[in-house]
Amino acid sequence: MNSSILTSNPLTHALAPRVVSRGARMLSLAAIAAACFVGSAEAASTVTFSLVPSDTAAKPGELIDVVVHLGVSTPIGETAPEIIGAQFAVNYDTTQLTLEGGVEISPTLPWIMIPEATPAGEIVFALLSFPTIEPLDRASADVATLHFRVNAGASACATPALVSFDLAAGLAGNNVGLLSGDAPAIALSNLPAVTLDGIAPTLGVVPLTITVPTDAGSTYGAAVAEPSLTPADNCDANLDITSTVTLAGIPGGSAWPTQFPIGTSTVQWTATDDSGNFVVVTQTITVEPYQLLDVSVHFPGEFSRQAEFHNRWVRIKMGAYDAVHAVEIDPSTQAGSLTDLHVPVAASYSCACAKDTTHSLSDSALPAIVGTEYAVSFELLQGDSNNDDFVDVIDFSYYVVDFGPANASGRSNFNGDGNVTNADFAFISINFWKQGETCGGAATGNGPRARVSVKELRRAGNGQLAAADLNGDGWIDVQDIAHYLEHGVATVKNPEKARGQGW
Ligand SMILES: [Ca+2]
Ligand SMILES: [Ca+2]
Ligand SMILES: [Ca+2]
Ligand SMILES: [Ca+2]
Repeated sequence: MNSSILTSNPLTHALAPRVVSRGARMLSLAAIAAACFVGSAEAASTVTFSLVPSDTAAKPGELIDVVVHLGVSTPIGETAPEIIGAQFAVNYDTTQLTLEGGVEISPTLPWIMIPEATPAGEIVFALLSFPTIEPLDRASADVATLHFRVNAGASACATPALVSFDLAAGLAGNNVGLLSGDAPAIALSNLPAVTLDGIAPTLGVVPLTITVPTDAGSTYGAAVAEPSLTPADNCDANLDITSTVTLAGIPGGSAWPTQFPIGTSTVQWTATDDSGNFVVVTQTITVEPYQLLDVSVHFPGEFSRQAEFHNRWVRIKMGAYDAVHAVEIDPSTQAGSLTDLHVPVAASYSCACAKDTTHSLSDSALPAIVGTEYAVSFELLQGDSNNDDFVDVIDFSYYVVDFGPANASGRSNFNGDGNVTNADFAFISINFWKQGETCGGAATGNGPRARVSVKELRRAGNGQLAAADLNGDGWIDVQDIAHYLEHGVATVKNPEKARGQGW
C-alpha cells in the first residue's frame, strides 16, 4: 500500500513538512505539498473525512458513486485551521466493486489532484491548493468523487465499509495540509451500510385467483377482500409493494376497489427491493354474472319419522329465475333448504315464490339481502295434488284414487310415510279451499272447486277420478268427503293414476 502519496511522489518526497508562510501566496506544488501534515500537538479542531454513497442500494452492473467529504469542526473561541490540501488512502472490496471512472476532484474545489494511484482495492490520492494558495473557505466540502460500478456477482446486504479509509496508512495516509493553525484531529467515517443486490424478491399472493358471484343488491359487481401478501427478499425486510388494478379491461388505478365489476379483472402486485429488483404477481378476480339465493322451506304439519329425510321437488321462482330443485326435508323440523342458487343479477327482488309441485300450494315472500346473498323463507301448505294451486275437491279425488301404498311420485302422500292414508287426508282437510300465493297475484285458473261432475272429469280425460264419487250421485263434492269420513275409501278400486295439470 502506498500509504502516503505525498511522501512518495517525486514532487514531494524530498520536502520536509512545514507550515507555509502566509506571505508566500504563490507556491510550487512541491512547496504546498510540503506544507501538509504538520501542526502542533494540541488539536483544537477536528477534521472528519467521510465516505458518502450516492445510493444505499444498487444492483449489479449499476454505477455507484462515493463522495469524499471533508468537514471541519472548531470549538468556539478557537481558530479554525487553514486547510490547503488533503490526502486520502481508501480501500474497497474488489469482490463487490470495480473502480470505473476513477477519482474525480470536486469541480467547486479550487485545488488540484495529484495523480492518484489506484491498484485494485486501493485508492490513494491527494488534493492540493495550486498554483495559488487557496485555503478551504468552508467548514465542509465534498472534495472528490470515487466512481464505482457494482460487480456482476455482487451480493452484499446492508454491508458497512465496502469502501473504507485505510487505517493501516495512519495519519500519513489520511490527513490534511495546513497553511496555519494547530494540527486538527482526524476522524474517519467509512461508507455506511450499503446493499448490493441482484436477487429479486418473492411475493406470495393468496388467493391468487378469485371467483365470486355478484353481490346481492348490486348490478355492478362484488366487494372482494384484499389478498394476503407474503413478500420476502434476500436483503430487504421492508419491500415496497404496489398494485396496478385493471377492472374488466379498464385501468383502475392503484387502489383496491370497493367493488370489482362483473367480468374478469386483474391486480398486478409488484414487490420491489431497495436495489430496484422486483417481482410482479398478477391476481385474477372474476365476478360472475349472477347473484346467490338461499331458500328455506317449511312444511306445516307432521312428517313421518320413518325416514331420515324426505325428498321433495320444490319449484322456485324469483324474477326470471324459475327452476325445480330436490329439497331434503328434515322430518324433525319439517324444513329444508337450498343454498347458493344462481339468480339473475338485479338491484333488488320484491318477491319470490315456491311450490312443492306435487304436494303444496305456492307461497310468496319478500327476499332479504343477507350479507352478499338473497335469502327467502317459505311456508308450504300441503294438499294440492294436481298442482293447480288450490286445495279442493279435485285434490280430494286424487286422494281417493291414490289411497293405499303411495305411488312413485308421492302424490297425496303428504306426510311421507309411504302410504296414502287418513293422516294425509288431514292436510287436505286443514287446507281445504285455500289457494297459493304467487308473486303475480292470485293463482291461475277458475278458483277452487266445491264440486265437479263426473261427466266433466271424463270429458277432461280424468275419468279415473270418478272413483271419488263415493255416494254415486254423479258429482264429487263435500257430500263425498262426508261419505269418506263416515265410510272411508276401502271399496275404491282404481289402479289408473291421474296426471296433474301443472302450476
Ligand atoms: Ca433482493
Ligand atoms: Ca289442487
Ligand atoms: Ca302418507
Ligand atoms: Ca258424489
